[in-house]
Amino acid sequence: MKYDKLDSFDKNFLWGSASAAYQVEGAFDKDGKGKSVWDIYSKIEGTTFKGTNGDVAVDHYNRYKEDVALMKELGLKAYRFSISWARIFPKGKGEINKKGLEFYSNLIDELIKNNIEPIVTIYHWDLPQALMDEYGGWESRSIIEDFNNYCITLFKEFKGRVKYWVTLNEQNIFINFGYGIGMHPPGVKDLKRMYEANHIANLANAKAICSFREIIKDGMIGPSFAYSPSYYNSPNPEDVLAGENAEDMNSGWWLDVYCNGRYPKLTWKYLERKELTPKIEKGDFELLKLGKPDFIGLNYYQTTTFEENSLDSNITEGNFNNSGKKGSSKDSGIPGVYKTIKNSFLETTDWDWTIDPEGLRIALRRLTSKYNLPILITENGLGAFDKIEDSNKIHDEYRIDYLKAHVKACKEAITDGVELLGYCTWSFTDLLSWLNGYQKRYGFVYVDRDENEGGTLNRYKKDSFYWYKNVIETNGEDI
Ligand code: BGP
Repeated sequence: MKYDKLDSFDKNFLWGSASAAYQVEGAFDKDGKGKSVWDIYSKIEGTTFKGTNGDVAVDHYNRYKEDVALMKELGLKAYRFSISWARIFPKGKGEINKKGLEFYSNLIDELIKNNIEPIVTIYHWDLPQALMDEYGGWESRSIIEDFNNYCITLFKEFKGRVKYWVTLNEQNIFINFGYGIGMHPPGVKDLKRMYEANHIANLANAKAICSFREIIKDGMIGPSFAYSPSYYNSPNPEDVLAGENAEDMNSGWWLDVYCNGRYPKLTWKYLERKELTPKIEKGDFELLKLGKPDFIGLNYYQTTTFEENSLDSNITEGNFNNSGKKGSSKDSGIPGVYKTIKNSFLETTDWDWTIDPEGLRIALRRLTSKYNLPILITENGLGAFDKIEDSNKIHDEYRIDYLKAHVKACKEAITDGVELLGYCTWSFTDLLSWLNGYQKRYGFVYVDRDENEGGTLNRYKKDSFYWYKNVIETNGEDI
């Protein structure tokens, strides 16, 4: 639909920005924090870009007041951050580390004092290593109870102060990368184990939502999902089928469970034939049905285009571009299901991610049509090489262009009828990218930090900082 005038953003629209504990905090062993799987995994040779790890990250643990002051200066209405499970429970369960709770309590108070709504992500991938050692983390049903206890601790502690909660960040990514393609901890490549672990994560998510309902009456909770809408490469029905396969398998497989408490029929049947479906126990579907979220957290970066892939095709595992060398990624696929293909209509970033603001609108519309829930954009942003120039200026007009087009897409989607609660950019300050080091920057605030663990860690405002400030001041009227 095209309009000559767009609807306005709601007056309570959450203009925000996001981060994750491991990527910003540092202080990896301070004040009683236990080790997380990322603390261990990132030290294994060859796992991350130039061996980068989050031991120091951008030192947000020690500089959170300075960071919140910058948020205040920008006029941020919301800040999404994650809590490190191992800071609260160094062993994943059992004794609480008071110092850990204190850090987040202080951060939340600091945000509230500055009129910034805290949005808490409970789990952003940094599983306590102790639980991995004890029972294999997400591969054991024991985690459901331990995750639930961790959640209950947070709900009780921050009740009345935190209204918006994200359960699991991108289950589709941490499960796929952790157990399917072996690029995140625990570095496993086994589809059977992947689907089993995924089912257990679904149950943990649902159980946490049930606990939330009992403890917090005036809040909202939901998982964040990395949704990359599928496009068809051509009107050839074979390509259309490939795109539909991808949508069902890569998105419906998670979202149908979150929102409707069931797995999509077609992918279930396909996996059944391959003997890959997870083991279902009595009561599982009852629990999944009870775990319906209040909103869908949407992490949107790009769309993916698909075409037909023959049964005997050798296009399977692709290749990721973690270096920023444009064009170094390779298409991937599943024989007989789909394969990815470059979309000639779209520009890409230096890391080969498509730049597609219209895709954000498409994502918002599809989610609304299919699940009819409010949506909170929990991540959207551009990873780019930034250059700090004389007098510490960073002219990131490419980021402004990117964000501008995506905010416009939000406005169009609202006009279409999407119920959008807010928009959090990724990220507020520059931070450590899990697999791409420090050189892939996303923030409004530049942090002097590099792959050799060097840099002063000083913060500098980029041009995009001032641009977003004006967007917020005008509630999205002047973008
Ligand atoms: C999402 C994660 C974030 C963040 C972002 C950017 O998948 O939730 O934690 O890292 O992607 O990704 P990258 O750092 O790979 O560029």
